[in-house]
Amino acid sequence: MAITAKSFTFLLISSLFLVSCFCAKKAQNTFPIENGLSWTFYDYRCPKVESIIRKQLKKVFKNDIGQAAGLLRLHFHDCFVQGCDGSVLLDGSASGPSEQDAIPNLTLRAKAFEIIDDLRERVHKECGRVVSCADIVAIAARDSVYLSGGPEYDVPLGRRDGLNFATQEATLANLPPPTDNASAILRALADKNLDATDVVALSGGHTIGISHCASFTNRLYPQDPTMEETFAEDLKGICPTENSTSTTVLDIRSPNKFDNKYYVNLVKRQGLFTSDQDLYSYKKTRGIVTSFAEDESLFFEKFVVAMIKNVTAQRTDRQQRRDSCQLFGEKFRQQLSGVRGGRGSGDKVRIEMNT
Ligand code: HEM
Ligand SMILES: *[C@@H]1O[C@H](CO)[C@@H](O)[C@H](O)[C@H]1NC(C)=O
Ligand SMILES: *[C@@H]1O[C@H](CO)[C@@H](O)[C@H](O)[C@H]1NC(C)=O
Ligand SMILES: *[C@@H]1O[C@H](CO)[C@@H](O)[C@H](O)[C@H]1NC(C)=O
Ligand SMILES: CC(=O)N[C@H]1CO[C@H](CO)[C@@H](O)[C@@H]1O
Repeated sequence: MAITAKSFTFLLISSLFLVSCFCAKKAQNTFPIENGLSWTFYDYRCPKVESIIRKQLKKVFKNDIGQAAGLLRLHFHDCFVQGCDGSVLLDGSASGPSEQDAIPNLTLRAKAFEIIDDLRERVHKECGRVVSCADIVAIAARDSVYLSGGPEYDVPLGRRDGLNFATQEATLANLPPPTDNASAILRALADKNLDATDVVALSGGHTIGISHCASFTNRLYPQDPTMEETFAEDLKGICPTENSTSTTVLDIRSPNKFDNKYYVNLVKRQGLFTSDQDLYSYKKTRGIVTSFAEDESLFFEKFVVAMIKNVTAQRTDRQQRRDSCQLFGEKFRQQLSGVRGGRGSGDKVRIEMNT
């Protein structure tokens, strides 16, 4: 059928429209991103992935906004140890402790793992096993920030799930303790190509969530002179001994809201961890803390830049997407060797290889 001049013009105009809409969306995404990740990764494979996750998390947070903090921290732990590969989700095996078992992860919320697996089930029901657990964790972290009042941002996608969880050694080496001072934190994060602004901005993740006493009693017994006195007294009430098992909020001003109050706390010497408060004591980072305390939109802007930096990249070795985000490591490896050996995959555990 011949195309009339009229319909051709129509087509031309509508395609121009499409192109310009596309460009407008792309224009937000001028950040350089790591090899293999893409802004449009699931546009054809699973276009609803982000709306499924957003919708479900809205429900979850309506019940308990605290879960947002658990999910944000999960993403941070996943990414800092051997790249964002979903390995933080793997259950331990006889061969060694998993990331979950390594010390800093003792305080990850069990509920966060359940929420991820529930999201995975919903997403896979819609699209099949095309979406990785690591991407689900990354999207959930973004939604946790946004739905708690923080910035909205696009997440580059296409991470693949790792085969192995990290050893306890690797976990400890990659997640600095809260007792570290600012220069130690800066050094640790510089290894991941994060600069001082990134470090201060990412630490702003502590604007939501909770901590156990053990993470900061080093500053109470004996009392750290950089901690404001009434704040210290209140904390001693919550944690009467260094072995107390209670918890308290990370941001006393607005514990459940993703805002810049964390930095206001630091300026007023009411930061919880050494690794937080020292960002204000240390001259290289003090000015950055002050600027974020004064300007929330500046904090949001720098936080987003840091969140989608290199550190959130995938791993490049042989990967797969999991049928369950929380497989037992050993069972998982057996299953994989079954796949490699050409045996049919079992019902429960099927793995899609992406070589
Ligand atoms: C820079 C080094 C960091 C250190 C030393 C650190 C340390 C900690 C510690 C000790 C806790 C409390 C654990 C507990 O006792 O229950 C915690 C909680 C938390 N961290 Fe960090 N963190 C760091 C960076 C980050 C980053 C980059 C993010 C995210 C952008 C983040 C997000 C969180 C959140 C949301 C919580 C609360 C978790 C919950 O309520 O379940 N942290 N962090
Ligand atoms: C920071 O901690 C490191 C050890 O991790 C130490 O060598 C350094 O002296 C500390 N810096 C300050 C200013 O206390
Ligand atoms: C805390 O625990 C340590 C080791 O478990 C113990 O030696 C110490 O006496 C305890 N301190 C208090 C105040 O209970
Ligand atoms: C990402 O990090 C690796 C090392 O971890 C580094 O070699 C590479 O240049 C970084 N890429 C970008 C875009 O920063
Ligand atoms: C949230 C979570 O799974 N935490 C685990 C951390 O490690 C301990 C000890 O191995 C487990 O008991 C927890 O379940």
